[in-house]
Order: sequence, then C-alpha cells, then structure tokens
Amino acid sequence: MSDLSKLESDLVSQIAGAADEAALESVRVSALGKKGSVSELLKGLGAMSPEERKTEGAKINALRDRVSSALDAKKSELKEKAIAAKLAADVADVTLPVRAAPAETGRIHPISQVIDELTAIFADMGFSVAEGPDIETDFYNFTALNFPVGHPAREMHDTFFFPPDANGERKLLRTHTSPVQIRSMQKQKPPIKIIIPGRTYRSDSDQTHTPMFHQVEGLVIDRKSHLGHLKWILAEFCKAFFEVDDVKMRFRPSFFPFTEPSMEVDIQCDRSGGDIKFGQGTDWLEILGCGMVHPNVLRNCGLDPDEYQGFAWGMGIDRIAMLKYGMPDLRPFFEADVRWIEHYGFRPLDFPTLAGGLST
Ligand code: 2NL
Repeated sequence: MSDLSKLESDLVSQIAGAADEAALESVRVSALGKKGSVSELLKGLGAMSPEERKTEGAKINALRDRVSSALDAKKSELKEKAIAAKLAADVADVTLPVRAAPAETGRIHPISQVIDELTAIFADMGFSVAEGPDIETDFYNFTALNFPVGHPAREMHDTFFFPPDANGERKLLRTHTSPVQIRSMQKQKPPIKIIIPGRTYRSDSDQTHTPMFHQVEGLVIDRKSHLGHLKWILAEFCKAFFEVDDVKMRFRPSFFPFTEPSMEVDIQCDRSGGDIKFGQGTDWLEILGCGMVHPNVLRNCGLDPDEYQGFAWGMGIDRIAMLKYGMPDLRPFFEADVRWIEHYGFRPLDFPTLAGGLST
C-alpha cells in the first residue's frame, strides 16, 4: 500500500471512530491543521520537480478533499446524534398533573375576608371607606373625642405610649379607629357616611384579646340623622353579615365619652347546640357599641351641633369573625401558622359580593 493510501485509510478509520465532536476536531487538526500530516505533505511539494509536483500535487489535493468531506460528514452525523440524545433525555411527561399556582394554594386571612365582606355590605348602603395612621396624637385619640384630661377612661384603654418627643409630645398607638372620623369631620363637610376598618392597639392579652386587634367604626353626619337610621343600618348589616333573613336586636343604655346617648347592642342567637346560630333562639350576644355623636365632639371638629347631628358605632372585627366562622381562640389569628390559615383561610379568587354570596 502506498504511503498516501495508508495515510488515507488511517485518517478515515480515525474519523469513523471519533466518539464526539471534540475527538473529531483533534483528528482534523492532526490531518489538516497547520502541522497536520496532510498539510506537511502539501508543504513537501515545493521541493519536487515540476513534473512530480503535478502528479503528486493532484493526488495529495484529492486526498485532502476526501478527508475534508469525511470530516464534514462525520461532523453532521455527530451533531444529529447529540440532538437525538438530548431529545431522548429531555422528555416532558405530559401526563403529570399541573402544579397549583399561588392563586389556588394561597389563603385569605379571615380578618381580610371579614373586612371585604363588611365593606361590600356598607358600600351597598352608600358608605365609603376612610383610613388613617396607626400612630396618633393624644388630641385625635382622646381629647377631640371628649375624653377629659385625666379622665380614667384614658387609662381604661391600656394605651401604648411612645416616649415623649423633643416638644414633650407623647404619641401613641391608636386605641380605636375614631381618630380617623375626627380627621374626616375636620376635612369634609357633611353629609358624611363612612366606615373605618383598621388596626387598633391596647395592652391586653388572653383568649379573646390581643395587643393588636381590628375594629370597624361607622359614622353618619347630616342635618337630620337620627337613631332610627342607625337601627336600620345596623339591622341590615347584621342580616347581611350573618346571612340570615331576620335578626332581633336589643339596645341597652351604656356610656362612651364620645356619644350621648350611648348604647350597646345585643343580637338574638341560639346557643343550645354546640355552636352559635344567629337569627333564631332566645339568647343574646353583645356585638357593638353606638350612639349619637356628642355635641362636644362635633364642636371639636369645627361642626355646629345646632346645624349638624349624627351617629356612630364601633365593633370588633376579630370578634365578629370568630362568631361567624366558629373560631374559639383569637391568638392564632396572629401566629402565622400555615396549618391554621389552611384550615380557616378563604380561597383568594372567591371575593365576597352581595350578589355572588359573601362567604360561599
Ligand atoms: C365599642 C364602641 C363605639 C363610636 C365607637 C365614635 C366616633 C366618633 C364620634 C362618636 Cl368620631 N363615636 N365611635 C361610638 C360609639 C361606640 O365603639 O364598643 N367598640 C368596640
């Protein structure tokens, strides 16, 4: 076998045996690279006679062309093999179930659910939602609301105070959402019809009290607003919220510095079974406090009590959530235990509406 034939058959078998593109590339360099075996042969042509160069040159060039096409053919073969191997390894199992998105696995906290529910109910009666800061001044939390300076009611609220600032002013965490109503009355001329759901703070902790809790207050101010309107609003609210056709209410006299007269409201319920049922039975359950806004409070907000009057009420959101959804302990509301929220939480896409159902 001539040297050229031997070289060619060696190269062809090396090309055929290359396991991957890297191996093939080193065969190419060893043959056609600058110092490759075929390139060296071509360099040798210069030393030959013109006759010899003609015949040998043709043979070597033909050899180079055949090796080059063999390399190209093997290269595409290896590429196709690599793609086929990748496709075989990367199979998608289309029978696997789709993993639920956060919108399905997440849960709405019962407090958020109840706030959405009562907002839907009061919005339907023409109320808008007002909000304000959690950190308040003594004026907005107490003085404007007719708490006399040094009055024991200020202590009864178990207020969280901040250290006094440079001016000696002691800020506090609001003990009720009423400061928001004061700000609304200062800003806006009557008629006013607002509800204020929000966080409130008192230093108190047991099965039904947490240092941070939620309140919703309502305020109506106009020229002739009276207790008859208040009774209707509260009855409509209770029926819609507890999802019953009728509910009896009982108004008992009470005292708040910011209302006169002041009342506490009980609703009819039945505790004879293990749980509470509303709209039936002979038991009573206190659910809110209310009254006509005290003339001093109107005056403190720049409203003339001879021109305007109104009523207000306040209730605990956590408490009505516990009652409606049968949750016995308030503390887990704020413990961020995923097992609790999975049990008591609500599905994110079932937003409560009056037409579509509040809690179904
Ligand atoms: C309760 C009682 C109540 C109010 C809150 C209020 C606000 C203003 C003026 C007059 Cl700015 N009143 N709010 C009135 C009566 C009762 O809450 O037991 N809450 C849990």
